[in-house]
Amino acid sequence: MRRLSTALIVAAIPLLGEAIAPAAGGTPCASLAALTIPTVTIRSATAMAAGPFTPSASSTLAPMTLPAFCRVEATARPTADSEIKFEVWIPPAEAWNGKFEGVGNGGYSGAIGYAAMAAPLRRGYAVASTDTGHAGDDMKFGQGHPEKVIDWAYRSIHVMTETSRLIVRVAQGRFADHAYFVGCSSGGHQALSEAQRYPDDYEGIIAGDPANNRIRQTFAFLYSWMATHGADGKPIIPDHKLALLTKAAVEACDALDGLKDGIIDDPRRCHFDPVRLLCPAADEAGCLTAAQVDAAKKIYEGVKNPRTGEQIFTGWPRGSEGFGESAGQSWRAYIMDPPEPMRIGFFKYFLFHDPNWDPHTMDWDRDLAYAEQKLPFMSAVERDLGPFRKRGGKLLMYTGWSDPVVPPQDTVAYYDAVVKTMGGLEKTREFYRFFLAPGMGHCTGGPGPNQFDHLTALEQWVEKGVAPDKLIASHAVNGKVDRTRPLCLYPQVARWKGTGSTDEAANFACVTDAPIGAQRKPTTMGTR
Ligand SMILES: [Ca+2]
Repeated sequence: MRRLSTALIVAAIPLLGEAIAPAAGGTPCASLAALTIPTVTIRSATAMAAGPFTPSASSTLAPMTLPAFCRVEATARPTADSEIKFEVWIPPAEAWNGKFEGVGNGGYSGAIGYAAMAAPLRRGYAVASTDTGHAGDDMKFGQGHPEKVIDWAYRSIHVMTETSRLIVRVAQGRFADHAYFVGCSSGGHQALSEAQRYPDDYEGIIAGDPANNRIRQTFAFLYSWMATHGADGKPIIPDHKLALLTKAAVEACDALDGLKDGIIDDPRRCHFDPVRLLCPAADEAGCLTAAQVDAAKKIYEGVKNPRTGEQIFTGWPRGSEGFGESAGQSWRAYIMDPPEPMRIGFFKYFLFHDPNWDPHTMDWDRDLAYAEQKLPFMSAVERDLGPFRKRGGKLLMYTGWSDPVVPPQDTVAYYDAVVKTMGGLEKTREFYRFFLAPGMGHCTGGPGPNQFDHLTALEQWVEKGVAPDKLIASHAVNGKVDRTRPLCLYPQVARWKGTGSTDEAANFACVTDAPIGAQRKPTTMGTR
């Protein structure tokens, strides 16, 4: 019998028939069920043949076609109240690329990200995902369960990572050569949390549209709901007027970047005032009432402390109001449609322990201070990434300038703050690079190019030392690419060279733009 890490004790290894033989020094899939890792229960280890995969009989997930892999289902209980389910999918030795990837979650998750696991597995990765320690998106799981809130906030990803890397080691007979984490939205929050809290977990991390400033973002959701809903609880701005706002904002600001292409390159330069849409008389489909104008302005401006005027959290960018058909491509999903403020469960179940908490009782001074004192682990806003840099880690962050869920201005502010802390832009870029996608929504979609291979860029950086200067993104309609564009290394922006198609990335250069507030060049636009 081969030697094992002292952390592991493998019981009798049954000689089951395996479709695929393990590598020399590795362990057959079914035998992984006998691992006895402290505080972890391996529920099953099953050799899956190539073909259609459904996670369980009751799954509503559309079947996926996957290559052969070893499916390990496990539960970790780092505390007595923890119940962190996770899965590790391990390719057979001959298909393994020698690497490990952890994938992130969305929202308050409560589900293993099977769809997110498929792509890395097909690339040859051993891949892991967790349900973050509870089931479903309902935040009631945290009521009376402070350890489960911590599991959600940061611990589950770390426990999944540590354990999965060990399981992969036993299965393959060696540790993975490289470990990557890839996540967007809450997954972007998890990505930054890993870089900040557990710098040794991953060498390469991708943080997309990160919801890492979680506490203040949650206060902003609450404020935005209250600013845009009447006493009857109905949204003040109807769906079709969100699209009207985006159309008017794009008309006003599209040309500010020098190219009329339906995209506002940098919404910080756009000061479109919704009062321009004010109805001359009665409410009509093509204009806004005074109350609707006021509600839109409040979302653009963001939540401020009413007593001191301090900006608690940034507003949402112009261009994010309603740019697509689905609720997630507008302010609907997180602000307008919910019958009560989005993530109100944070206040009810995590913070005040009062299921009847009334948002009208909010004290923007004391309650915010209380939240940041009681639940600081809910956010991942540490600016000193020295430990991650020191271990040789590489962090690639991206976000969409039209994100209607996580305002990109906050992501920019975090990066700028890290730059300040880490000794300037050049020094920070050595290990942490940021790419903004104009006209991209939350993690994907939108009028701007929004599909790009960030993982290949990160692999090149980690494994070959080739740092990405730009990412080539494409935009597609019905699967057909109609536009490509470079996403430039922040703070550079893509500028059309003046010749050739404006729909081809090759005709754009990444340039450093004039500072915000400076006049770049004369424009024919009368107003913004
Ligand atoms: Ca434009």
